[in-house]
Amino acid sequence: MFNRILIANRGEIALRIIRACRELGVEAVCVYSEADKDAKYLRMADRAICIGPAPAKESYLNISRIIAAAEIADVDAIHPGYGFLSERAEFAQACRDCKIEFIGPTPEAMARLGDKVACKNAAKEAGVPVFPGSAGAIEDPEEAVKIADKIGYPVIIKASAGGGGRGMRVCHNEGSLRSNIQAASTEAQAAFGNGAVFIEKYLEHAQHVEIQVIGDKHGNAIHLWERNCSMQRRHQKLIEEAPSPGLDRETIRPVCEAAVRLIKQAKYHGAATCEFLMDEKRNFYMLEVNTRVQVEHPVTEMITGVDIVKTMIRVAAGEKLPYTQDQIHVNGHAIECRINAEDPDRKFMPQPGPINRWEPPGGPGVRMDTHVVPGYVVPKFYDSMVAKLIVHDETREKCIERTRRALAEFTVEPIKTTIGLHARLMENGDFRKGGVDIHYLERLLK
Ligand code: MV4
Repeated sequence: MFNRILIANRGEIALRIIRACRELGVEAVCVYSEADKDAKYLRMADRAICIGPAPAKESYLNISRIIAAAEIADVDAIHPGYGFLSERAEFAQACRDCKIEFIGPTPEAMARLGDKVACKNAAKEAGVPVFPGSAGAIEDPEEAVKIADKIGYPVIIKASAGGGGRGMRVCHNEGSLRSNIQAASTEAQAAFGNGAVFIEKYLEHAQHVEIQVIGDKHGNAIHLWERNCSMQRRHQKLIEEAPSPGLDRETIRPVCEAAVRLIKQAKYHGAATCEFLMDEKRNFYMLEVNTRVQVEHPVTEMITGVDIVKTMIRVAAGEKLPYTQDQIHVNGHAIECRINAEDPDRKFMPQPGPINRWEPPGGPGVRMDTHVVPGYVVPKFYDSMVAKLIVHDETREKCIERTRRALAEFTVEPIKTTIGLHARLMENGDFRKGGVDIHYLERLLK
């Protein structure tokens, strides 16, 4: 096992990783920007090193400053968390060059699964279902039109280097496909430095179901079943839950097994999430692979009992996966509410500033992942998530009731948050029934 790990992140995930380190008997070194200098979680680390001013580009996104801190603190490994540098192959490569273990995949595996065209080809080879579409990147509008005629409209143009909804265009006819293909490529070149685009069949009514997988360096890999993340707005998830409402194990198992085949084939180690869309007939199509720990990993931890962050560290240290697939069992139901410092009544405008009153919920089945304490000042420089409320119970119905109860205990003043919206959603008949699609929340909020 490592002696010392540097955490190249901030906020609740930095604290989550400190806790994993503590339980493993590993020292934790935090890096922080000037905007986070008073954050209380820094005092829970064995050491905290300032790496620069508030803007992320000069601190949490600055590879040389983070590597310098890692050298000064003499760490064995770096955990990147999510966001920031977590999916940048050049950062994983910089760690390798400095003989520091990157807690995640190799830069090669990250690049292969991070490029959508390459990932889709790998998925096809591994027998993972994907949408019909172009075999690779397309340059010529004529070629796109030919494929669209075969698969039928609507089609969607995606950037191979895109992700999280950036650089997508939906086309309902030949005219719009012709006029969009060139523009999409130019836009992708400007945004990602890679103009490769591809097309595939566009699915109008879909749920977002993703599979948590984890692999070790000895060729072993397991899945931890699925999460449903359909309740989102502008590609920002609000609620995640597991298992997916009304989905039976026999339907999802082959999808999970396909995801495991993909990461084994890619010689992938570390945690990954394979994102899928599910249509009304419960057909699955893979969208992309996230090569990091995800914000919503706690819902999977709550239903399986597996500590994902600790397992990531153990496999990075070269240990074999501590579980075989037949030791993974789904127990009950979990729901995560992302509590953001945003005003849902004003287009989710960020609400930076001091939190004077902070009364978090507790009690049976309630987990709070947060770095906030009374008096915390929400900085304006980063994302606005201040807490994740994760609730577990025996069934989905009980879990929703318990989440309502927890949200009612939760008081934050004076800034506006998403707590009230979550309370409303727990009462919403469509959510309670289960099966809302990925456009539901945006329609509801109109
Ligand atoms: C799609 C799609 C429908 N059909 N692909 C958005 C994020 C990126 N990961 C892929 N996305 C989509 N790809 C096909 N072929 C609809 C979306 C999509 C979406 C997917 C997941 C969660 C929320 C979404 C919101 C809008 C569109």
